[in-house]
Amino acid sequence: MPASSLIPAGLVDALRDARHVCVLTGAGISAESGVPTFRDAQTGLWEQYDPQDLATPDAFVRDPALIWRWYRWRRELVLRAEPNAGHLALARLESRLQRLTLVTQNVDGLHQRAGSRQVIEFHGNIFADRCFVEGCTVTVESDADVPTCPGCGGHVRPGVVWFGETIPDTALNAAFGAAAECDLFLSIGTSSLVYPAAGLAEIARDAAAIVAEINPQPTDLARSADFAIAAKAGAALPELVDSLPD
Ligand code: BV8
Repeated sequence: MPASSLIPAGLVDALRDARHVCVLTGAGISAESGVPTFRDAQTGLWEQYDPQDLATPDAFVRDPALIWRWYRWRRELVLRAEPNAGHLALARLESRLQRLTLVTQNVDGLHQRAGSRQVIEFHGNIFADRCFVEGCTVTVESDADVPTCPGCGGHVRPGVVWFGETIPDTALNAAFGAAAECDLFLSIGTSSLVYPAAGLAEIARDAAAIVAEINPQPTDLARSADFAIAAKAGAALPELVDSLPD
């Protein structure tokens, strides 16, 4: 198949021949929607904080009102964002392939808003709420500094996976299974630093899948990947999807 300016012919052929493609996305795929990446997200008031110090249960216990202020700031930011060409291309790809498993580390819901129907939210969703005490999902319409659970009165927390917390079994098993079973693994817009998500590419490689990275700043994964495309997701993904035969 003809290559495009960004996509090598070998990757086009691998995509065309793949029975099962597994995609892992990170904060980089939402960067072109105006949602800053996790590591350079912090602006204004939040500039003084390292997100890894805020996205932890200990931080929530220490100062739940501060953590809620951070998540409300991020929710507003995400609600103002729109899916970009990268999200939309992956939604198109889902309907063009025999089987695509989309795993995202992002909590912004932009893949679903772009039309992707099956999304494994490996780190949860920023708009979900959960009781910090009982762990059950709750829906609270409250602008209290720290919403409380209608069931037990305990603090409500955002339904995301914090550092030091385990990935929900369903998401973990589905993602690990897809990485081990796929024949093409695409790592898109992630620094490949956060585990266990960053281990998915290794599982795919060990299972003899072809591995490709799309990231304007090649990561350590680029060294072992079969293809490393140093480009933005919003430019590379539409070319990749358009390279498929009709
Ligand atoms: C776990 C949800 C088992 C919250 C997130 C010590 C104690 C406990 C655990 C650990 C420990 N040491 C290490 C660990 C494991 C830890 C970990 O991996 N830490 C790292 C930092 C070393 N992992 C965990 O804790 C995980 N759980 O291990 O459970 C356990 C349990 C207890 C004790 C031990 C083990 C849970 C991790 C989940 C954390 N939650 N998010 C929230 O969002 O508020 S992680 C957070 O980072 C986001 O989800 C984000 O997606 C994710 C990863 O970052 P990236 O997506 O890669 O984003 P980043 O900004 O880094 O990079 C963006 C990339 O995009 C860049 O490369 C850039 O070049 C590129 N880019 C930019 N523009 C574009 C682009 N690419 C394409 N196109 C563009 N236009």
